[in-house]
Amino acid sequence: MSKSILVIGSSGQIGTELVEELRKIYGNSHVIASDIKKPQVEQTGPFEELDILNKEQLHAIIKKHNVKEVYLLAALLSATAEKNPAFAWDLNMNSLFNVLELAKEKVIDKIFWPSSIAVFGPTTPRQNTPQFTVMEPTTVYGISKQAGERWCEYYHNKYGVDVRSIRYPGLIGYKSLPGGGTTDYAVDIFHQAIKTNSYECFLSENTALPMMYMSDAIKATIQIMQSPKENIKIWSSYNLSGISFTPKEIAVEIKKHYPNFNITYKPDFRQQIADSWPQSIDDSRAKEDWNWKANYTLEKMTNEMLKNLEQLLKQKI
Ligand code: NAD
Ligand code: AKB
Repeated sequence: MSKSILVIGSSGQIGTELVEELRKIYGNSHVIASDIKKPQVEQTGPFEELDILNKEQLHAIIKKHNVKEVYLLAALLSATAEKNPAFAWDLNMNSLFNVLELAKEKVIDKIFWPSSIAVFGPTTPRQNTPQFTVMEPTTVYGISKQAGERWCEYYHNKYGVDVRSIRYPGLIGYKSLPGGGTTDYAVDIFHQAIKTNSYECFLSENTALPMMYMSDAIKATIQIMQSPKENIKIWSSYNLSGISFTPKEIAVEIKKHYPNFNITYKPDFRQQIADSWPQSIDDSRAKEDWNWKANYTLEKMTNEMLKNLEQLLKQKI
């Protein structure tokens, strides 16, 4: 039987777009989507219902499809995780262990596991945050990502596991909805601009955060996975940078398309999370080691988001 790729957490914000891209490259039938939740979009290849915490179910799917590569995307994100810390820890850590163990036992050959800018905390330098620096995260999500990075490196050093990772910034795309993060405002704002010409933002106007357009994030993910193994020098997780902006700056950009767009600010518990994260990221190691380069500026992303979302929302009416 030919080899296949399994995407776990495929119905989420990243999975929806990653599956589509992987299927373009490797063929529909070679990319198995899986999630506890039904897909957000119509599937062009196999979909399996999977709870990643159920090891038997995971092993059965791996065997059934001769899976050799796993992209593990299932997790609770920062805001949702704060509401249920014990479950977030259980899901974010045990999902990773279940997959790392499969690679240790040589059942699978390669893993992609995403980390986040949430690994950093209030004691980290906030501008141009270096690859190696102080990391004292204050959210359960950040703690789980930091621990996950340590475990990835440990499994690589100790058992030779090929597990590759990126510290994604906040991701923005039009094809799928975000799943409970602190950076979700930067997706919601486009939907509300088109629907109501106004947005009430849960972060304050000058809160700068590292962000990235989804197609850049998908490009980076596929690029790091396709890189020759000898090019990968960091086995914890690579810093990755796209664009950094504040709610006020993105609103100014949206106003160029919707001059009457009105933004108001009502910060909630997510403000404290955002205030503990970097404002911009130094990703020179990703550039040096595997040729990473982002394509999207704030202006280019805003143009694409509005154009594509307008079309999608029109089709739904
Ligand atoms: P998401 O919440 O949109 O998607 C996660 C998916 O995992 C959901 O479809 C959910 O149903 C699924 N899931 C939850 N529990 C599961 C289980 N027990 N078994 C199987 N599937 C389960 O998240 P996302 O934005 O697509 O993020 C994917 C990964 O990337 C996560 O690890 C996240 O921490 C990381 N990340 C995302 C961002 C971002 O801005 N989206 C930034 C940094 C890191
Ligand atoms: C979140 O806000 O939780 C995510 C992330 C940056 O990890 N988007």
